[in-house]
Amino acid sequence: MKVVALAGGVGGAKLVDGLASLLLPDDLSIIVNTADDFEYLTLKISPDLDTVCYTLAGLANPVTGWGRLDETWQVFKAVGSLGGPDWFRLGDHDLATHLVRTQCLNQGQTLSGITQAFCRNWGIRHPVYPMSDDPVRTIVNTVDGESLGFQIYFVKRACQPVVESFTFQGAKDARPVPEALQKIQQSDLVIFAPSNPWVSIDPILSVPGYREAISEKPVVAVSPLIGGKALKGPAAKMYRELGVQPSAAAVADHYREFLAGFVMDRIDQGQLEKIERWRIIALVTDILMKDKQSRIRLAGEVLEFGETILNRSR
Ligand code: FO1
Repeated sequence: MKVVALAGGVGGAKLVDGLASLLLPDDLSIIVNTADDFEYLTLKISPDLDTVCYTLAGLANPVTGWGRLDETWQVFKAVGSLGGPDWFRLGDHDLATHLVRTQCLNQGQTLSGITQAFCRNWGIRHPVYPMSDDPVRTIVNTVDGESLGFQIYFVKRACQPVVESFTFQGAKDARPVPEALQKIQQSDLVIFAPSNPWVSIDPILSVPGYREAISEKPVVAVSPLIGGKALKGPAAKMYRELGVQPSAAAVADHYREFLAGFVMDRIDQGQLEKIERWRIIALVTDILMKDKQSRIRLAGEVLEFGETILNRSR
């Protein structure tokens, strides 16, 4: 079975890591949100790409989920002591990634080419693609009339501003990475990892071409919400502020046009009937990924569920 997974940051990276433990590199491709990317201290930062790659390489910081394992903070501290910006923390080893990526981008290389080279160096065998080599930026429009760059909203303002809507700046003119689009076209199953639907998966779908290609394929989404709460990040808060009660069913509804299957936690069992009424097949299981073993267990269940869905439609 050929699988393509769409992922954002920490939650998505964990499932993708589980999938990569079970599928050969020819059978799993990963497309990552790059609408969180921004420039900081002149460096081009791609947080979700790095989170996915560090996780796959076994280099991720297990406490934060982002950044690197066994990190040191000498440069970050020195920048702060000079009065430089310190609201976004870059560790010394992580900094190397941003320095090299920035240099390569400035020399005219593509983000997808650089990512491929980084993956080779980090021993990642499964193909990881940024959603686009063109810049797309999530802008958070707030009820106070502000338009905030994603990292300003997420890190500097700690997700406090109340969201009114999102704009994916540049999306209309962005092109999908050709190989990524081709992987979708050649796939049997597309998986939406348990990432934030509003600001991780929607930006990928906003790049012309992906939505159409994905519509042709069976899609299984894994809920990023358990009992109406996100394990990490502002997804539940965003649903509330946008006038939707956060729940597994709200996520399934969000993706309704695509979904053949939906994976949700046991705690949300009560919403099963509602979701099945939308002709979505649901799998109820334990979706919390607290260690490597549970990532692999959940990935295995998602793949088996995907196979069942494929067999039903044959
Ligand atoms: N998240 C934070 O909450 N605070 C930080 O200082 C921070 C630094 C950071 C550095 C590199 C990187 O790749 C990610 C970093 N993140 C930080 C996480 C990042 O803001 C989020 O993962 C996303 O963009 C949301 O998916």
